[in-house]
Amino acid sequence: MKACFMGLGYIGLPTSIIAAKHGIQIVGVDINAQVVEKTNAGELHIIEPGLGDLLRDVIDCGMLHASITPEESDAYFIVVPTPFKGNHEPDVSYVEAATRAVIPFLKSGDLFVIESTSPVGTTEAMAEIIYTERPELKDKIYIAYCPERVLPGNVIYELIHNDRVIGGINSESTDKAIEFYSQFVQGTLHKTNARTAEMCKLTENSSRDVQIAFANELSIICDKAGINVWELINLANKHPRVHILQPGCGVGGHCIAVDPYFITADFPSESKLIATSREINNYKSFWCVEKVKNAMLQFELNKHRKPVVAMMGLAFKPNIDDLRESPAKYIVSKVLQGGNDSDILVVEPNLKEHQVFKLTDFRTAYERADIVVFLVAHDPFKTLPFNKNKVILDFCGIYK
Ligand code: SAJ
Repeated sequence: MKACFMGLGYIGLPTSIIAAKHGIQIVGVDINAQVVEKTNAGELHIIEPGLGDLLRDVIDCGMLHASITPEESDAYFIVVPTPFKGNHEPDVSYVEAATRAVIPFLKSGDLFVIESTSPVGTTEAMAEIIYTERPELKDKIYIAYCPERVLPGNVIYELIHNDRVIGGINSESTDKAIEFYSQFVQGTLHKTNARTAEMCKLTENSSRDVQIAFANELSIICDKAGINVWELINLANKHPRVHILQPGCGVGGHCIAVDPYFITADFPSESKLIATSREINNYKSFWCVEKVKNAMLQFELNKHRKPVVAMMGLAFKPNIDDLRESPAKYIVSKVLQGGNDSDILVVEPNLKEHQVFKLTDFRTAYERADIVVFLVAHDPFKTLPFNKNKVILDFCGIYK
């Protein structure tokens, strides 16, 4: 069996490699010639532990090769980005372009699957495009949607062990897609229809965003109430059926902070809680900026000199080096823009350097700072002893 993966990014490349490792002949297609070249040379263009060796295996044994253009296959997977236009309007143009690119190669009996996070109804819309171009294929090919739910940094394990939701435009398509994924997925493959599978992905991430918004709102209330929010949540979670998540400096990454807009864009009057949760999580970052600026002003009033400030963390979540959509990065930029020529030290232990920020070692920054702002709960920060002579703004529960 041969499969064509359209898109060799954070999901397409690992999935292609795992499928190839399980004996499926793979052609991986990407519009970026450098990605194609690096992949064929056995070099990873993304960061994912353990994936490099697997890539070299499947390249060396000829089970995977990368190409700029699609090749005739038995199954086609659309794993390209679905970014947003300006006003949080989902942009499915990459999904449509990838679909149109494979249409000439489709033949009776083929499987066509979309994995990209998409607005509800996208799979049916792509089916319409296929049948308009190739009417003879109507009801002759299998079309389904199968979202991914892997956690960056643990992709290899999760691609094999996570349950997956498989939604066909009809039951034969669902079964055909299940047949494909059973070749390498050990998790349970759950059957549904395409619209439900599309909405399931959006639901998973939106539910997490709403839960985080609850924790962030609680942290703002507790700050005003003079309550330690970390202690409060820890106690509330002792209840057997309560599971409150952790407050942070905002919500980052290109998933949780993004996917809820797929729902609010299509259901604006019905998705009030989801929309408000996005606003709360975005507001939390703004709130953190104000807290830092106020602490700096307060320090100057008390000590009659500018403070040294350590901004601890730039990544979008703990113990990774990914800064995409990072609230911490936003906060650091806003504090630096304050331009009051205080000495602002920027810390990110998972990066050696950054093209915009001059980075300081986390211990040095902690020692030198008058004000320490913990933005991301990186493990090394938890080794720093609490120093009551410093002003500590702990937005991520380092000392919880
Ligand atoms: N965060 C908090 N408090 C928490 C948990 C997370 O503030 O209690 C913040 C993190 O700091 C980060 C953001 O939320 O800024 C997102 O973190 P995350 O832990 O949700 O990680 P992601 O975005 O890398 O992965 C999520 C996962 N989805 C769910 O857990 C429902 C992952 O399974 C998905 O595959 C991924 O989104 C995706 O690609 O959609």
